[in-house]
Amino acid sequence: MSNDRRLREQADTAIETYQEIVRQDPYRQAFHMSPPVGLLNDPNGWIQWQGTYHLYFQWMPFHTGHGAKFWGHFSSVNLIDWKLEPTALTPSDWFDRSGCYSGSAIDYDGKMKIYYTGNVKDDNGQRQTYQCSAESIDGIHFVKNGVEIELPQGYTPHFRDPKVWKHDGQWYMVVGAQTEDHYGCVVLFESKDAKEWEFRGELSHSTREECGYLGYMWECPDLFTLNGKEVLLFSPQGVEADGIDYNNLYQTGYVVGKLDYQQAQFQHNRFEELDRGFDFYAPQTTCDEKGRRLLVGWMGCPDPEEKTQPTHQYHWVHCMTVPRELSLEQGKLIQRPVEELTDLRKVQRYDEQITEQADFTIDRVSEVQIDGPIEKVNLFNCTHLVYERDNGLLILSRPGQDGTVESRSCRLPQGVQQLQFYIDRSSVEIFVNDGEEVFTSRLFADPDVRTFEVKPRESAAANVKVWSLRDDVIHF
Ligand code: DQQ
Repeated sequence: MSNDRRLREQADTAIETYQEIVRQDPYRQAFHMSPPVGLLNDPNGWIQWQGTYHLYFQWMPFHTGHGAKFWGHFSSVNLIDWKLEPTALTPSDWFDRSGCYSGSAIDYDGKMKIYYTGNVKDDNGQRQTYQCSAESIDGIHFVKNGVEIELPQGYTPHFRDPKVWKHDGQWYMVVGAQTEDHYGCVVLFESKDAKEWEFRGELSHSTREECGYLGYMWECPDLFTLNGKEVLLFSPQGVEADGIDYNNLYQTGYVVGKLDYQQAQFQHNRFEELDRGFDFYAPQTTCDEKGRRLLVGWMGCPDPEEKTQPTHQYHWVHCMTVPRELSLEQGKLIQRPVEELTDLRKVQRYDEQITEQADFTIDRVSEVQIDGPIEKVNLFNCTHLVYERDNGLLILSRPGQDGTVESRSCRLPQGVQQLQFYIDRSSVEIFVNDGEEVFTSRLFADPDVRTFEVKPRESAAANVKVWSLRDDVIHF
């Protein structure tokens, strides 16, 4: 039996063995893509192809830790109902045997072509990296082509996560990298045929003035154009916390500027974090057939806390964010939940005007929309969102390790005018002021608690709408 077949069968067996236990978890997500079993991390190959949305994902089927990753696969026609498809890639070959790491998808003359990093660790733990490709005629079954790009000189084997796009008839690829002197950077390749790649140089670097110091490794780069400007999104590692900034172990953020394709030079402004919550990393974007720039992120981070999540005992861990539409407004990336998500609404529970603190009883799978100036929200007596007018900070807190309270904040000098919560059984995504800021966080509140308290600012009027959401949209 081939290695690939053996690994596929083992992954299928893992699903069969544990699916009942996974299903019993009170924290199992209802409308967020989660692994059928095991660990899910980065979104990969995110594309709308021949009308269908495909989201592949980093997947470890055999346990809830990291390791030799597979590419799992969800598909959807409406961005709400997601179907688990057969495993897309297994780490079955010499060039990817320690993991088919992250990458991207393109339409390639009517076929789907994916690029990914073949991660190889030898018996002494020495790492090698290969940028590989595979092709498919149906988006489901892939034939590997093998290695397309070897490690260029000047970089360590922390060189991965190819993201490919077309511009003016040429193909381009960005790759996340670490220089030999241990700085993070993003490099650019160019190709006429999306097969033979020429190394064009670095687009940005950890020590560039606009970056300050941005760590020792940059993962999962993504470059796209919005409003005539180029946005480079990436996930740097090794950035120290600085006041309310960079509070997670690893960050995700972006720079905006102008890419000179001829010169391979990218002039850009300073790095901004994309999300202010506890759990957000390695997002990827695609442009869909409606011309929207859509983002999905991993609602997790490779940090020590991932090992403490209660879902491990049910043999699964982590999930994706909801799909979000990006726009660039006054130089800032704005994230809004895709409009299709309104179809998740099952029953409207409340539509109330309040002028003082009010309590609502909500389902654990809900959407809440609040219009009006808000001072405080208490979600399930577990997570609190507080606006501090004196310093203009919006602060999200949740119970941390050892009974402590941990918090994340964003600056909001104009205050809170609007909030939208997407609440699933173990997560909350809070879109602030129509996507100006977002807090994405896992949330392991007592499953029986249903409390949602809202306090408007100084008897101002606010409108609160609550919907219970569908919980039958992820099909395994
Ligand atoms: N996860 C992948 C890598 C990527 C990292 C491995 C980011 O390709 O750099 O699972 O979370």
